[in-house]
Amino acid sequence: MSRYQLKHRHRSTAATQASPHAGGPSSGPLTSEELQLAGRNHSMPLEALREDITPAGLHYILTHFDIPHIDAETWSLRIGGAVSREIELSLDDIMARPAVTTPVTLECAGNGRSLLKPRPLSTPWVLGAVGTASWTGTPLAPILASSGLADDAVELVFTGADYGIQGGTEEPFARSLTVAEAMRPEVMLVYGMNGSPLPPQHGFPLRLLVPGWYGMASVKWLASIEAVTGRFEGFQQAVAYHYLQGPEGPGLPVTRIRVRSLMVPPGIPDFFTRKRVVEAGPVMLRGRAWSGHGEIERVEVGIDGEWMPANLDPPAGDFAWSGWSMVWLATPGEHELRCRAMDSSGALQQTTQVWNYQGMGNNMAQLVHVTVR
Ligand SMILES: Nc1nc2c(c(=O)[nH]1)N[C@H]1C(S)=C(S)[C@@H](COP(=O)(O)O)O[C@H]1N2
Ligand SMILES: [Mo]
Repeated sequence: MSRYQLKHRHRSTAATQASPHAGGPSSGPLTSEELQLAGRNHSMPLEALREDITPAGLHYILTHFDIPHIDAETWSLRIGGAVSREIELSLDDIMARPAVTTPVTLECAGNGRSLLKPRPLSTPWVLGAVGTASWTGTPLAPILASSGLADDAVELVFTGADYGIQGGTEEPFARSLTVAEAMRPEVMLVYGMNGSPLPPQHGFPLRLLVPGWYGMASVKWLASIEAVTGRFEGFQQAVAYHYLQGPEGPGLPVTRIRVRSLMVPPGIPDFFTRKRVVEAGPVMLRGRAWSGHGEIERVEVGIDGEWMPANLDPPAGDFAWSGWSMVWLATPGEHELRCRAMDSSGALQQTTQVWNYQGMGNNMAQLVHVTVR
């Protein structure tokens, strides 16, 4: 076993069940476990959709275990396994390489989970598990090429410095990509977020960034990259992040971000219910739309079930969201507002739920209740 392989892997019998969560889905009240996860993993407030680049403190966060404490001076990235040349890079080595800065929209695959009926028990996201930061880093492909990947290497395993127990399995947070996916030019090792060093909660000092994919692929606190000659079977790869209809796997793996649009909730909120109150007259509705499967081709706004096209801005980047807007002539009374996007693959957001056991990829169209006065 090489030093790149997981040292402390224990699988209990509980690990053989496919649910990464504590129990099955529920229609009951929010549990204290969900509350703990919600407190640690915060959303982007939807009013931040007004900005192309999400300020770092408003970007959503999803951290499975604890945020590791890392000393950048002694930290290094190890690249090994099925390579002809093992490499160890310091942060300075990585920062000395050609730098790229680009906006990328990240979204948690669990975004929208708590809206599913019944609701899978995990981080109970409503709709805000998304954000677009301007990331600075260096492309991964040339680094992998310089390590001399073996001909029989099939995947790269990206392991974070964070460590814990999930579904009865104790291991670091680790995810793999096929060699072809890892070599895509947009895949980067990033050390900067919105012009500053990565904050601790977003992966300091270095994270992987896989544009177009749901967030779990973008491993934070990157410690090692290991080329392997067989499929990686770690928990976060083989058990979590699958589209399933029940506890039994394997199901289809969660990969790219499904098309979604969101709107800035118009008017003013009621503190406790968050219901919206809007003055009658012209109201500028705005939001953002994105997809990991292609460009956004169309955004529509539904007012009480009637769909109208919104104006679409150019995307903030090749892998970043597009702004949209539409003027609504608000008339007094109760209204139901929705938005939906279609991408260049032809995928369109639905207004009914497409349920799955882990609550992944729920891109059902947002619904906003508004009282116009
Ligand atoms: N090492 C490590 N990387 C990780 C995670 C984690 O818990 N540990 N969470 C993943 C998930 S599920 C998501 S959605 C994104 C969230 O990135 P952010 O917290 O920077 O928004 O990080 C991913 N990378
Ligand atoms: Mo996630």
